[in-house]
Amino acid sequence: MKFDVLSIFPEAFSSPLKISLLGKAIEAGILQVGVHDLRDWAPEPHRKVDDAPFGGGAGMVMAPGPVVEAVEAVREPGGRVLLMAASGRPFTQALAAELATEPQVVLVCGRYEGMDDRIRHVLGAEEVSIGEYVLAGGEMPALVVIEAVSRLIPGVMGNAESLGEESFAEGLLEYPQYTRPAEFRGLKVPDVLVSGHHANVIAWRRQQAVRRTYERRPDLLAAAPLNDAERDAVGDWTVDQ
Ligand code: JCH
Repeated sequence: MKFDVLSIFPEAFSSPLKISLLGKAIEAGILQVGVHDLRDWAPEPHRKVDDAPFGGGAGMVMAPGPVVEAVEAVREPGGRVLLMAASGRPFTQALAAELATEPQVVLVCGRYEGMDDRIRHVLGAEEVSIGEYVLAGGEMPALVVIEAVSRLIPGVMGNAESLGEESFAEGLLEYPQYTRPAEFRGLKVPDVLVSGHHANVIAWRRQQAVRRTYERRPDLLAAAPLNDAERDAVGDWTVDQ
């Protein structure tokens, strides 16, 4: 799979793409990431990529010319084009899984107050948001998309087991985890985890995942795959409060 990133700050990608298993996967050629400077498609001598908004208002907008020409230069037939935007479609694990099956994803990073909307129209591009907060540009969102998608590509994360385990408790938050020492600053690891009783460990983790989801993300419970006993337990907690 190949990502092509378009940005006026291509240097923002060098360190993040060098580190960790992602960096190794790129080095090994399992994954390709092309980073391109949008100003390479902006008119000389000023290489300006922005302009004032029609209708007035504060700030500047990314002009369509350089962005559309840049995407047309790097896009391969069938390549999917995503525009990073605060007002885009939410980027979810489901969208990450879908993108992991694509041969090419082009990520366009804006700056200023966003992009001329004709860019989206002309390119048939999709706007994507990584969360409900406002950043200063699309570079960090693009890195988030690259990392979330890449770890789903076979061979990128090394350990295929850790991916499989995620689907087991799909729709729930993770259970709490512990490592050595067995006691840290007076806090003991739950006895069940050091008991060696595997079935009890599985049951405890499951119960913790359900409890945490109830406490932190009750909105997820409606669609979560709970058995009858778990549904009853959640019902009891709700009456308790
Ligand atoms: C971006 C900005 C005020 C945009 C410019 C390009 C994505 N999830 C997420 N949060 N923020 C972004 C994002 C992505 C690309 C760009 N900005 C800054 C500032 C705006 O509306 C008034 C729009 C932010």
